[in-house]
This record gives sequence, structure tokens and C-alpha cells, in this order.
Amino acid sequence: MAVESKELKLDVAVIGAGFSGMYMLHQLRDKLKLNARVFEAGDGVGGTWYWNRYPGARCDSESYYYSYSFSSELEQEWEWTSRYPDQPEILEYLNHVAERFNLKPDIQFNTWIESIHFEDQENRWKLTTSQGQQILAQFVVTAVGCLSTRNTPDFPGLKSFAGDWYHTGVWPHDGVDFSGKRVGLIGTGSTGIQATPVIAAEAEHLTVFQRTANFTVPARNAPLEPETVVDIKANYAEIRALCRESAGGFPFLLNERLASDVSDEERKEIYDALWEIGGFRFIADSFCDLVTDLKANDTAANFIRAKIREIVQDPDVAEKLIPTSHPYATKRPPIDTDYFETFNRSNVELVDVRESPIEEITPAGVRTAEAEYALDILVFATGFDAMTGPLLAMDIKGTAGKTLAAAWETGPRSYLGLQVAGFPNLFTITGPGSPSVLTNMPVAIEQHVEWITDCIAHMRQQGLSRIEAQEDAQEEWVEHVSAAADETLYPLANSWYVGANVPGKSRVFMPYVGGMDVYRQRCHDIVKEGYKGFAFER
Ligand code: N01
Repeated sequence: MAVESKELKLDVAVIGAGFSGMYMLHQLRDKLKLNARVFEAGDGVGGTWYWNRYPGARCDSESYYYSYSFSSELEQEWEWTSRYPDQPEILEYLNHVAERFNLKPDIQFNTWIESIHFEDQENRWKLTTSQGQQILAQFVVTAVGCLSTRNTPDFPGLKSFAGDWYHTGVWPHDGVDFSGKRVGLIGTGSTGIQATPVIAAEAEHLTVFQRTANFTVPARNAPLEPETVVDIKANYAEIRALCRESAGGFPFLLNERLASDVSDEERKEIYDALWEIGGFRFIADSFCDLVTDLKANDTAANFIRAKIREIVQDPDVAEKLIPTSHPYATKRPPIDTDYFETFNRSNVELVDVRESPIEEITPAGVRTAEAEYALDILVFATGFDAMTGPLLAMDIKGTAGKTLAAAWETGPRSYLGLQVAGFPNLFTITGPGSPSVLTNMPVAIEQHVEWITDCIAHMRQQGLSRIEAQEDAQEEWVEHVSAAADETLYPLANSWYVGANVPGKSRVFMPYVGGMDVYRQRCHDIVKEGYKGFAFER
């Protein structure tokens, strides 16, 4: 799309062309017939799946429900090939969606939104792009994702490194050739755990620098059999209904038994069976109190610890890989393919950087307090400045010139994760304070996109030009989000959910843990009560 030099006027500016921005555009343009445009920093659609092309990148939700539900034709024509789709397949799917719904003509690629300032008198936003283009829009919808601002630790000496280094969140489109190379990988979250076995299989030597040992269960990925595909397609209506009704946005409801409801032997049998099935079923189909009761949690944690000891041949390495700092699943639980097995390879070494911290990056590699590791390639699988990072990366100024950074000085505050008081006509898809990252993302995204669409349609019908979250409603919601988290074990972990991975970030539990089902109902009720907690102006 050619970029106009003059000021562009829109009904809605959408930022980001991933799952959420694409569907938002479809709704605004094709359902509401509004003048909407998406601004996207990359040169293609896909968001997370456009940027995260690291080896082993694969979704940990299963393909048949990690997809859009808004079009049954799309559902029927698209064919997933494996239980968990890999990054290229998801990107292909999103490109297919973009083509099928003719979205690309209204997406402006290679465009970074630098500032978003509210013009109070006009009830509109003025946006400025990295090319200096100016846009006026009545509404702005951020569709920037929760995990799109990279966290690259500021190790001294990185610039001096003589080899190549990469962050998994911005992986080269042509891939990286690890053959014959000594590779270092920092970080053992979901990304590091996926990348480790794949890099190890290709590199001459892999050194994994681990700060926090992590729990992970096998994914058990496999091709989807043709009859499974037929079965899924025949039952999509029911699958989607379950996704909408469940707490996690998955097509299965949480098992309602407590860990203490069964004997030790029965519990072990249950965990053993779920270990074989793989994936998030380990949590959903075991016991409902794993993230609310420490004793229940210990049963799952100890089961996984025993598995690590069983799989990893070197007992010293096994002990280092055993998580002890946090309860199971209170950091986002990864699922893996041969992660622990990889540490049995002779070309893989584990370095515990909590025991022996990284002191600097040298021209030759990484130097910890104990030793220097010679490397040709260094991979940062060090995660993201989650949830608030992508929003604060833009200069957002609301009423009276107040910046979002100032409004969120002590952590994010929002009403429903959809709007922030003082920032009228700005909607944040899967913003902090909404279930977002604790769910199957497309379900959370579709619910937000549809809520925003209905809200804008309502405003148009009623001749309203401005909507703003009210301070008191926001305070109440923020307290509710925090109280919901306090009823769980989540706050016990130093996770990105609480911002603990980014030095200096306020410690606030950001997503809403009360469940997608409860949240959906709350959003629905608020509309029924005349958009309670929001104020409108003509
Ligand atoms: O990032 P992370 P991620 N020195 O923050 C370590 C989603 N996702 O990219 O735990 C040394 O989880 C850090 O250590 P610690 C998913 O929601 C989904 O892996 O903070 N180490 C940690 O080990 C996921 O949760 C999928 O002590 C440092 C690692 O880097 C989210 O994205 C796949 C360090 C970062 O782990 C983020 O996952 C991948 C330092 N200074 C990701 N700083 C699927 O769907 C950080 N670390 C499958």
C-alpha cells in the first residue's frame, strides 16, 4: 500500500496485523462498513508468528482450536497437518486468512506507530508513524499482542562478541545455520525449551545457560490422521462452543476433582496417563486445585521432578534441571519435545547461571563467575517485556496530555483490560487486566474484537462520539484482578506474569485469572447494564 503524504483520516486506526488486528479489521471494515486501516511494523501479517521463527517454534495449543472460529467456511476449508501447528504453518494460515478476506489492501506494512495523542476538543486521536505520516482517527484499537516487546538483558560486552547473536523473538527469515557451530542459548522458558533440542541436533556443541529450572511436560506432537481431521470438522460447532464456555478457552472443561480426592497410587496413575497423552491435558484433566493449593501442586511438581531424574542420566545435571523456586504452572508451563532427553547428548552442556552468574559477554563467548564458554553463535531466548511493554513502546498521551507511562507508573491499571481511564476511544485487545495469556489466545482475541465491534456499532447507532472507562470502575476492576490472583499460587513465582523478568518493572499480576467464561459473562453483563463503568459523550 502506498503511504500518503497528507494527513490521513480514519474512523479507526488498528495497530498490529496479527490474529487480533486482522480480525478487528474484518469486523470494522466488512461488518460495520467503517473506514479502518491496520498499521503493522513487519512486512507481512502474523504478529507473533511473523517474528518468532526460531528453531522449534510451535504452538502449544492444539491446531484445531488455535484458530479463528468466526467463519465456518474458513474452518472447513483449512487443513491442519499436525496436533500442534508449527510456526510456518500458522503463518501460512494467517496469510490464507488475509487473502481470503482481502485484508492486505487495508494493512499498511513496514509502519511503526511512534505516537498516539488524544485531541480532547475533537474526540479523536492523532497518530504519527515512523515515516512522519500523520493519521487522525476517532478510535484507536491496539492489537499489539502481549509478548511482542523483546527482553534482551543488558549484559556488559555484548557489542564486543565476535560471533553472531540473535533474539528468538526477531529471528532471521532465512534461518540460522548451526552446523559445525558452538552455540550458546540463554533462557529456559517455553521458547528455550522448544529451541534446545532442535539446535542441539544441528550444532557441534550447545551450551544452555539456565537461570531458573522449569517444569515441562511432553507435547506428544504427531501428524493429524485424515479421519481425525474429518471428525474435527464435523464437530466444530461443539468444539467452539466448549472453547467459549471453558475457563481457559480450550474445548475441554477442567476436571473437578481435588488432588486429595484420590489415593497416592491413583494419583500417580492419573499423572502417568496424562504424561503419555501430553500437552495441557496434564493440567486440565488432572486436578482442579493445582494452582490454588500448594499441597496439591506439590503432587504434580514432585511427579515431574521424578520424571526428570528418570530421564536425565547424569544425576548432577538432573538436579540442576529440577525446578525448586516456584510451584508448578505458576510460571507459564511449557510443553516440550525431548527437552530433558537432550541433556543426555554428549554435545550438550548445562550451565546454572544462578549458581554462577553471567558476568559479561566477551569477544569469544560468555564468561560466568566460574568459566568462559567459547561460542560462535549466541541465542537469547530471554522472553519479553510482557503485556505492558508493547503499549508503552509507543508514546501514548490521553486527556490533559497524560502519558500512559505516567498512568501506569506503579503497574497497569485498566477497566476489563479493554480501556484505560483518561484514554477515551482507545481499546486495548487482550490488554493487561483481561484473561489473555492465561487462555487459548484466539478465543480471548475474538471475544475482545467482537465486544469492541458491538461497542462501536452501539455508539454509531446512538450518535455517541466518545467512550471512556471511569476511574471508580477501573479501580474496582484492578482490585478484583489482584484479589483473583491472590487466591492462587501464581504470585509466588517470579514470572513475566508479574513483570519479574524485566529489571525495574513494577510487580503486578497482569492477566485476569478468574477465567475466560466468568470474564465473558462480566463483559456481557456490563453491556446489558448500559455499559456500566463507561461514560459516553455525544
Ligand atoms: O520467555 P520467558 P519465552 N539472565 O520469559 C531467562 C509464549 N510462548 O520466550 O525464569 C539469564 O518465559 C529467564 O529466566 P528466569 C508463552 O506464553 C509460547 O520462553 O526469569 N537468563 C527464562 O528462563 C511463554 O511463556 C510458545 O529466571 C535470563 C527465559 O530467559 C512466553 O511466550 C512458545 C535473563 C525467558 O523465558 C515467553 O516465553 C514460546 C538473564 N538476564 C513462547 N533474563 C508456544 O505456544 C531472562 N532470562 C509453544
